[in-house]
Amino acid sequence: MKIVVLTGAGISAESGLGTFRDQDGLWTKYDLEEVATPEGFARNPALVHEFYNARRANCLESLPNAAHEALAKLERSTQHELTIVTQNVDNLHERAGAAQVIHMHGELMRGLCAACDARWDAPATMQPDDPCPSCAAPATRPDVVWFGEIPYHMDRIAAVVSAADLFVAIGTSAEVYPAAGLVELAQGETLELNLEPSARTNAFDARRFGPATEIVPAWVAELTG
Ligand code: BJW
Repeated sequence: MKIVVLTGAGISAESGLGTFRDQDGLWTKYDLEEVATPEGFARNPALVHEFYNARRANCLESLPNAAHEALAKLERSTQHELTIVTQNVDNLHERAGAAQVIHMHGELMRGLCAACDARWDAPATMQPDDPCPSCAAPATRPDVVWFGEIPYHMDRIAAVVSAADLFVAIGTSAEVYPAAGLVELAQGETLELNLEPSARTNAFDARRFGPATEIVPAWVAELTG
């Protein structure tokens, strides 16, 4: 079977990385207009770097959990062909051993030059005056996709989702587009795995609820035997 899994912050919650919209989520502590828009970055780049430096440190301290590991196991299985499309900017899928990971909202561990578009491995802390390693302009930013920017790899994502026999969304509230609309592109079966019903739960053929570290390994075990 060709399987495409879309992951969101919920899959990394039990690794200690905060979600965005849950009670106690990042958007209850930070104003998303200030830290996750190009306009916010233009107003106060130091604040935005501080936000992402703290999240990068949190990511480096965290470990992949049983849900990331189960998906990596599914990728290794010879019975199925898995592509992971993640909204997450953390690297926990890769650290669990998954190789076919598409980061539609970018990566915390990568830097981007707003002047020349160069990309590189980000240092632990980034600051507004850091020179770009390629063109030296002091225009460096985290390589993440903010509101109002176009998510990465959309053509490739649309192609794999529409060709999949099974599309599964894990740990995402389905509040953010275009990720939330990918279920509409799926031609095969669709399944939601989440702590609680997402905003698009009725768009799926089936759904299971519970912590990702329990329901994802159980689902993978059913598929791989
Ligand atoms: C658990 C769990 C456990 C908890 N186990 N589960 C209408 C139509 C189309 C577009 C728009 C529209 N209205 C507005 C827009 C535009 C906008 C948008 O969607 N805004 C909404 C607020 C309405 N979208 C954009 O601007 C995007 N760009 C765009 O649309 O460009 C135009 C275009 C696109 C395509 C083609 C052509 C043109 C860009 C969106 C960028 C999002 N960026 C962020 C921040 C940057 C990265 C970062 O800092 O990390 O990405 S926002 C934030 O939300 C982050 C996430 O990736 C994203 C999604 O959040 P996610 O993962 O769903 O987390 P939560 O917290 O919302 O949900 C957690 C879930 O887990 C919950 O369901 C829990 O129950 C569950 N859970 N514990 C299992 N243990």
